[in-house]
Amino acid sequence: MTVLGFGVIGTGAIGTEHINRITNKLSGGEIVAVTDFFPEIAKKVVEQFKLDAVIHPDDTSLIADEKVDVLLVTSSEAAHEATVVAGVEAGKYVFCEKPLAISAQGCMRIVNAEMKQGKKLVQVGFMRRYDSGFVQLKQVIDNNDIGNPLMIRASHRNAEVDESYTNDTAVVGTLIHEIDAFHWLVNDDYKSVQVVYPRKTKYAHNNLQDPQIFTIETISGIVINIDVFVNCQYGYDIHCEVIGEEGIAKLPEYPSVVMRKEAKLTTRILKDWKHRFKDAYDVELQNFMDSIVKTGEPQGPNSWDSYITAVTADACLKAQRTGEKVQISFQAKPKFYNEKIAQ
Ligand code: NAI
Ligand code: ISE
Repeated sequence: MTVLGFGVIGTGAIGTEHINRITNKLSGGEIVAVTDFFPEIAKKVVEQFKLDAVIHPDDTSLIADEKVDVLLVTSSEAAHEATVVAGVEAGKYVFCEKPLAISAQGCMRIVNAEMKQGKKLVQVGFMRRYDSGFVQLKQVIDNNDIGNPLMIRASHRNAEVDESYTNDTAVVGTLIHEIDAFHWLVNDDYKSVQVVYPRKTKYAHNNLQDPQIFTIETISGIVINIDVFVNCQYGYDIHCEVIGEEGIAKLPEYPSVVMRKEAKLTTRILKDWKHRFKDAYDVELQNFMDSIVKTGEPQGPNSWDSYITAVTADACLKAQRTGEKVQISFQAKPKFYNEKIAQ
């Protein structure tokens, strides 16, 4: 069996999660190298999972390591682009956590580097496409079970965020998941976006507007309303309801025992993204490894999908600043990305 050697750049929260799943749950991958801006963090992870991995001083040295077949980029958002470009230029496969780059130009630089290699090398961590609830919802829409979709009502809520989380993070770190998932869900492209700020919660720090409501319109006229509310206090909560011409389809709630106790009917709400999407992360990474072995290319969300999200995110950022309805338009999709087999 082929075992892919993974080099991990950024061994923080999700880096550690992915190292754990590759090492202890999935098959076909081994962590052979790690690096982190803070070397002691990388060392701690190597010890925690008893990895037989080299601790590199930086991404340049890790990319040059011959044992590394795949870069797992789980560093902070702004660091992704430089690492991914360098990795692609070195001919390595890349699994990069979202966002691939923090601007559309950044994604386009990666698209160009990848096309120059003549082969798809990059997959991006848009795990919702692998979540069984989202997959079922997409099947309902693709089967035309509810007729043409007309509206989507969605929520992305975190219990709380720290001071480093800004208005920009609400788009490039959080809403980016909906931006990727929803055009895939309804097979349509985005046309415009507008942002409305409701009354601000007292739990948001000074520089963060929270909650925010994004209204995104598609080419066919579907209106998508998403509230991003990242200090909601009560838990980690993801909702999506698609209203069609002949019915409504709703993302299943995360399964939880229904309890009757002390005159109350209760179900648990999760607190953390790590738990809500744990199965989806497993499936996306297993699929990534299997596709490379079987077809020589990853088959999941790619650099072009990320370019789409980045153009839309840039429009969302402009809409946040101006309060205006901002138009969204994309460059023509290169043929190179047309044979993509989406999950
Ligand atoms: P984190 O802050 O816990 O970890 C990031 C790590 O990268 C830190 O240890 C930091 O020292 C290191 N780092 C930063 N710049 C670096 C560089 N240039 N070279 C090497 N190491 C560097 O952050 P977290 O929550 O793990 O997020 C990492 C990425 O994963 C972000 O892009 C985030 O948006 C994404 N993410 C995706 C999730 C998903 O649901 N798909 C969930 C959580 C995070
Ligand atoms: C985090 O980076 C993620 O990607 C989570 O999935 C998202 O829910 C959260 O808001 C982000 O900060």
